Amino acid sequence: MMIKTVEFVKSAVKPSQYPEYDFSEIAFAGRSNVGKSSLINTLIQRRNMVKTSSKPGCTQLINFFLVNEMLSFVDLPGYGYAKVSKKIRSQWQPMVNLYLSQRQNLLGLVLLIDIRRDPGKEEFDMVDWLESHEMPYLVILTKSDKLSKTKQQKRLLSICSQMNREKDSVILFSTKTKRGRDTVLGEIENLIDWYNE
Ligand SMILES: Nc1nc2c(ncn2[C@@H]2O[C@H](COP(=O)(O)OP(=O)(O)O)[C@@H](O)[C@H]2O)c(=O)[nH]1
Ligand SMILES: [Mg+2]
Repeated sequence: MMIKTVEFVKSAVKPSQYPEYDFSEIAFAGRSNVGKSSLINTLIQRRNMVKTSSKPGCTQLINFFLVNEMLSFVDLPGYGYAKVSKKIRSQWQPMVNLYLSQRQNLLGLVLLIDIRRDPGKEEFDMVDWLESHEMPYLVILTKSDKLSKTKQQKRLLSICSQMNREKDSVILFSTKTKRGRDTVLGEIENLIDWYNE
């Protein structure tokens, strides 16, 4: 997929604020600081269209971006960062649950996991939700450049076995080396084609 244009559409906290368009939509989810905003920037080849932060837990809005005037990317707020206030943490679940359950044009979700972390309750809950709703999704291991080749393969196998997945179904990604960029874009394209068939 060639990315020609990208525009920030809006931020929302509740359904009445979501953009009203019905373009195919792909949402990106993961723990705070997993590299979600960086991954979206890498996909769309913009340095800082989606704000990245070394201070985790800042993004508590649902951000909508329109790609090629026909595909919507959604940066969901990150979960699970211990240092954000209880109030912010308690808002996360209903905000994301509402989005997932109400957004009619949501075609699929990209779930990001830091390659150095084991998947936790949030990831397993998310996968359960996706599978029970037959929502297609991709699993991506971020920050692969932080580990040696050998360690990357070890972590890949370990995470796959914990999640009971084939190793080919998980994509290694790095914003530093752009590894995985074309694969992720290709998979998103497949998802959209599959949906439109
Ligand atoms: N080395 C490395 N650092 C990354 C990568 N992706 C993100 N980061 C860094 O991780 C931090 C959090 O990234 P960000 O995209 O803001 O995470 P978000 O909270 O999930 O949106 C930033 O300091 C990024 O520069 C990656 O692939 N490799
Ligand atoms: Mg972010």
